[in-house]
Amino acid sequence: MSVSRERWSSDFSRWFDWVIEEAEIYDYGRYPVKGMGVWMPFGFQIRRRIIDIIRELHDSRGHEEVLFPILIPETLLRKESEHIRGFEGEVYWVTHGGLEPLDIKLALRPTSETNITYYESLWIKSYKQLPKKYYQIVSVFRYETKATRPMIRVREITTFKEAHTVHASFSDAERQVLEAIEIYKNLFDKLGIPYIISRRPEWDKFAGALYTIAFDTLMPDSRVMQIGTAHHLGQNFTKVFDFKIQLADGSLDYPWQTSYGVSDRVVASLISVHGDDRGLVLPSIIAPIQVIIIPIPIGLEEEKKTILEEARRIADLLKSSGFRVRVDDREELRPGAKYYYWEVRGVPIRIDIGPEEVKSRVYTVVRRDTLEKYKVSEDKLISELKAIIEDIDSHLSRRAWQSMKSAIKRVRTLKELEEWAKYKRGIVEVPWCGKEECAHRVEETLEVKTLGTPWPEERAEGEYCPICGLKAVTWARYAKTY
Ligand code: A5A
Ligand code: ZN
Repeated sequence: MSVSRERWSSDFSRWFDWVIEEAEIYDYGRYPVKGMGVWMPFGFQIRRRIIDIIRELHDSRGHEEVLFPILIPETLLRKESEHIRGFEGEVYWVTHGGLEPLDIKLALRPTSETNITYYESLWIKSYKQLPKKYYQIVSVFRYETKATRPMIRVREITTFKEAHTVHASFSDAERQVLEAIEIYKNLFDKLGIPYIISRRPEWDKFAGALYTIAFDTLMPDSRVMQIGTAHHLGQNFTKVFDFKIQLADGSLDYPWQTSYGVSDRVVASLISVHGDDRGLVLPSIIAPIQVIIIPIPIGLEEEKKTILEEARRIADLLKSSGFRVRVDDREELRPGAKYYYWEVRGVPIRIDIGPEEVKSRVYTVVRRDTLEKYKVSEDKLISELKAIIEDIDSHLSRRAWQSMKSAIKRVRTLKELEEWAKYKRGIVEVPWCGKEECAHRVEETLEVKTLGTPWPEERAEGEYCPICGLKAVTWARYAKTY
């Protein structure tokens, strides 16, 4: 038995708008500034739990949390030419202080490489201080010109975790990129969000980076969404900020940097990959409420009172075992309306308590992902709930991974590629000679985007580029993207 995912997959965009409103997650589209939304209380709790995990993953690996100014003077933002070229069209400028025009305009940070490097050059003088790993979780602003979407493409990115690191050598920065990848694998694994890791092509790397490694996930409409990126910045920023350090051999040189980031898209993908036609389905680690208890009042006032007391007793019992529990004791709502309310919000477990349950002390437990029902006696309640919750979490992750994996297809010939394009369901991998023009040809003819090449690197021995016929060096991935 399983909950339908018909509407969720066939009309995903509408489903997403519906669920963030109905579950009171994010109010979007009503604010008189385009691309900016409001985190509502239930959504805020989900977001906060994700942030907690992000913090823990960074703190435990020696990252230090900091907070830099939101305004960056134009002089700093313009220092690295590739960087400003990449962001120029997306920057919001503050031009006035009160009525006075400013001498130097100030950017609302679109990202913080420039102002952080500026400070690093003041703080870090020697290899002995390295590696240095900073991060902040802040709002950044990007005047996005593509169609905006709640959480997914916003102009105020409110949950922007950006890490910025400094290293004594190219290879230590490269090692840091690997650590960033480990952190993000850990994050997405905890949330049951499937991912595919690619090295972005040269023409799509972060503005100012040597290279970019990206995490992508598959959304229910078969489009791919980038959910995290890690960049090797080389010495590009340290050079233009004339940021030198003393190395072990006594010489002076520019240090090496990385940066890596995730955003509100982590919340969006969590909602998207696990949802179904009834709404959210939350993994227990994120669910603000893990167990909702619904009293089923039948008959006399006196009986109602005993049922409510029993519900509260069970809630206390579960709380003392560490579950996040609530009794829905609202008088004005019938049980059916309460079921709907908590199903939309993705609460993993529901317990119904009526007169039968009070008498027998055997409770009806319903799991959100499959709606399977269990009869559980009081003495087994804690252990059974733990087992069911564990099963829900692993089911969600397995289901999401299966659906992404089954959407990845390898093709070798033009004919197969065109056949795939008729359906464009998911991600296609094609042998690639490495030439930019061949990738662009695929992009244009199939109306897809290049995700890049597999990470870790994968050779395509004995394969040929179906566009130009030359020997392939690796595989290139393509998909419809957000
Ligand atoms: N300083 C580096 C880390 C940086 O800015 N990288 S980035 O530009 O790739 O952004 C990091 C992540 O933010 C991206 O991988 C993407 O998942 C997310 N992101 C980018 N633009 C966004 C937008 N307009 N709305 C929501 N998320 C966005
Ligand atoms: Zn080719």
